[in-house]
Amino acid sequence: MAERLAIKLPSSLVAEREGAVAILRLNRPHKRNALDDETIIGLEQFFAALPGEIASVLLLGEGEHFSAGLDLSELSERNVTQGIAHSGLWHRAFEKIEFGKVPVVAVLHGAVVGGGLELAAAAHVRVAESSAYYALPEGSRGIYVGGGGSVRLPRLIGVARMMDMMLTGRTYSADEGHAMGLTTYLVEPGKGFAKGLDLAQRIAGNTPLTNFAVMQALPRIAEMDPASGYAVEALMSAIAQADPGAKARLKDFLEKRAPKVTRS
Ligand code: 1HE
Repeated sequence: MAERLAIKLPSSLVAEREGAVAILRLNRPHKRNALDDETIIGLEQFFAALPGEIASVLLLGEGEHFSAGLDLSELSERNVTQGIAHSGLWHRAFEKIEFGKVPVVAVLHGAVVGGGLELAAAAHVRVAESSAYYALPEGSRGIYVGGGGSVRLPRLIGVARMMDMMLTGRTYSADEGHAMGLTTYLVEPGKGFAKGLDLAQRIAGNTPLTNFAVMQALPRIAEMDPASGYAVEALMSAIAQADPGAKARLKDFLEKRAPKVTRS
């Protein structure tokens, strides 16, 4: 049974917890979960304020769509300096997701567009319902991504695909997004929550050091020159295996108490 999570949030975000999993919903369905400043600040505060007993987060959108991206009604108000500050706000908030305290599973459905796709790209595991579709309408609106999309999306789908999306308005379906590695799970409509929660619970069952290594060390090692990468990997691996949590799990396996690896 989900309980409320005591973090103060704007009405556009709703948080609950189910055991060690925090469930965060974008809750502006009447505006298709468009991301206004209040919501972005709320996201930053939520990920900064997660209590120590939360070990993973499940992120979803209420209504028919994950998110319509930037709230376009706020855009006309900003000059260049304010635009830079606005993009910085998004960068800080999404950094708190990607390099925050715990791994995040995002469940995507309906429109996952513009800043909504940038938000999804900051998560660690992405589940798509087959209704999901992806676009970067910034190009056709005369603007540019500002929520870290130029950094994260090329790493997920490649520069060429991102250029195509921005220049031509191309939309990718859930199947296509899955085939290109944007998502690593694809489920039927309405099944995303259960799948995402199952994955978030598994993640929460890892040792904190494993989750730290995968979130914080792995993506940085992947950006290093190979020699530095091997050195940091050796250190991370030695630290992880020396942890009492790892020793207990290895003992469990050797004494036949731990499950075997099976086909899914
Ligand atoms: C919005 C927004 C929004 C909907 N900002 N208000 N993003 C876009 O360019 C996508 C714009 N949105 C759409 O293309 C469509 O709304 C959807 C395909 C997402 C959904 O369509 P639909 O038919 O379900 O909804 P709707 O009737 O278009 O919208 C319902 C309401 O939500 C309506 O308001 P209402 O007061 O007339 O009821 C819409 O105006 C409102 N709404 N999307 C503000 N995005 C850090 S930089 C990131 C840059 C970007 O993200 S650019 C991409 C922006």
